[in-house]
Amino acid sequence: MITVFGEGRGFRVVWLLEEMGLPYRLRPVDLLAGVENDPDYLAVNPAGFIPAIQDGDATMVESIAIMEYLLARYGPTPLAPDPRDPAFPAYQQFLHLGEAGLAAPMYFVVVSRNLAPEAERRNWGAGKALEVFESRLGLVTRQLARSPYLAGEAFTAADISVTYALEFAQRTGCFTLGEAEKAYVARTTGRDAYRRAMDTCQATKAWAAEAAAR
Ligand SMILES: N[C@@H](CCC(=O)N[C@@H](CS)C(=O)NCC(=O)O)C(=O)O
Repeated sequence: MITVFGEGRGFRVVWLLEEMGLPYRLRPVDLLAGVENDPDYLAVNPAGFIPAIQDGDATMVESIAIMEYLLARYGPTPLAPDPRDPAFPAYQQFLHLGEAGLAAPMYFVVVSRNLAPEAERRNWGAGKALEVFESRLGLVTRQLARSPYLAGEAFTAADISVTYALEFAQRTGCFTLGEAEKAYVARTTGRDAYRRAMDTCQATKAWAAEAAAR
């Protein structure tokens, strides 16, 4: 049985597990309560960030690396095109861009704008991180003008990666998506596996409801 530790970007992993029909359990990690108060989790990831997984003897962090592991270990699956498939380069690019180019820079915008002491909120680093997010988002928008999903006609794990980043930016109130991105998110989040993942991830579900009511 695969254990997923923590929501946040762990939502990507849970969504993928639901898409693949693999059994798992979610072990919540409450970062707001202070990870230093959760020694059992620190034994899994001494760096204290989420998500992590345990699968037998394998322990891993980094949501995109975890997705690549699950796809390779329990595939093949159409969620990850074969490297010889013409869809593969775009798939691989957007799988990583969802974290490296979108969610990671947006994280620093969010913590600056929403969590930093008042006097430190409008800092240069957060502004630069927002610029990075916006420029990478331009690549997503361009791709969506060509095809319904980021690797082409079919939904893949790259869409899980990027959808998480777009919802993160929107729910935190740090970015307003354009019409093309909104239509894309409606398409990807309309999937049954997304709904099941939301039912598992109760903290994410509550956060989404609270953001929608704002
Ligand atoms: N690149 C990592 C980012 C992980 C990350 O920053 N997670 C956030 C919550 S979603 C976290 O744990 N933040 C607290 C910290 O970094 O100490 C991934 O994709 O898993």
